[in-house]
Amino acid sequence: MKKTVKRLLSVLMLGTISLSFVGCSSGGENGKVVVYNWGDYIDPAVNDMFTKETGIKVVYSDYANNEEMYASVEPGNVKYDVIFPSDYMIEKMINKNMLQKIDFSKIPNYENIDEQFLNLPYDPNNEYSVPYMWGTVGIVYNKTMVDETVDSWDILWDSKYKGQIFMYDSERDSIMVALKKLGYSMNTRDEKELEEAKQLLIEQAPLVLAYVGDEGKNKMVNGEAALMIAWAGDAVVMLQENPDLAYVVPKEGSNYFVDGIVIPENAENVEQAYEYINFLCRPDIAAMNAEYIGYSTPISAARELLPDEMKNSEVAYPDESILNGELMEMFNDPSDVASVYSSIWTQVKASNS
Ligand code: SPD
Repeated sequence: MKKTVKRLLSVLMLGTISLSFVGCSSGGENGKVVVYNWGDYIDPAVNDMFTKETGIKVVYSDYANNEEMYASVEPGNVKYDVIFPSDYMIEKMINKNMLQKIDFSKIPNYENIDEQFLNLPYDPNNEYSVPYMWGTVGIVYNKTMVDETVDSWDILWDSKYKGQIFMYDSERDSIMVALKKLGYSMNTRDEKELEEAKQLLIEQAPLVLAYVGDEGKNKMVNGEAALMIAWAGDAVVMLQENPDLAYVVPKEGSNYFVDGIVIPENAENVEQAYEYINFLCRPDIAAMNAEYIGYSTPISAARELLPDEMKNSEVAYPDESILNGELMEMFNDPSDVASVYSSIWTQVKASNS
């Protein structure tokens, strides 16, 4: 069965699981865990297996980007037990006292996480988060529609590709592309640099076919556009489905991200949250997820279990020289200028409609 069909069936299955558990306050024989994750960011069979093994029901829902997640968690009226924010969003949630310190004695499988994913700047003392997946950001392009070398963000501003470009509907990622094209840091707090990035994105807007979420993957696979900004894990899935597609991390530099697993301050099913997180850190389970979603696991023992094609993928596991390139950066929390980033994004999207 083609992977897209398998994925579609799984998404439908996940929908059924979610619907049957939402509103069920008592949970399974051992309670429930309320999970809020990115879309397309787990193998749905994993939730099933977890429930079978532990008797804990999984109440599952998903979000499209960090900002959407934050907007629904911050008011505190909907309570989640496990969430998967990215690096800079973890930093922000720590600073806002929205996360619990993790009791790592309850996550024995944490020892499987590779050293290089520990002590990262967003959670310097490893107190609040467990690394889940990681990756780079780059450009996916269709070799039958683009016949020049793709090695620069500049191509996303080439009017020759008007109406053939997808950008992500994700404010940090899209503003990052403009900032790197301008030679600035993706974490700038300089309002003049941010203004320049805004103008550049507004200038690009008429060329953009759409600002997409997960649906962008299928659209690229189906040849609906020539170019798309992409997280490496999504690129892995797209390249598997359509061999005309290729992925590149532009020479001006890009983002290297880590998405973590956290327990919100107001979680109500904390013991079940620990069981769930520990389950996700088991190498066989981490491998199931990495294979299904295409993203890079921070657990070497899990990577070893992947099919050769994926284990050796340079998109998912790039050479150290790319990752450690001096132009690669991780996002940090823009804190006092966060509203400037959000306002830029609102204005850019408005200029496209
Ligand atoms: N299907 C969406 C997967 C989410 C990947 N997270 C990327 C975070 C980049 N900051």
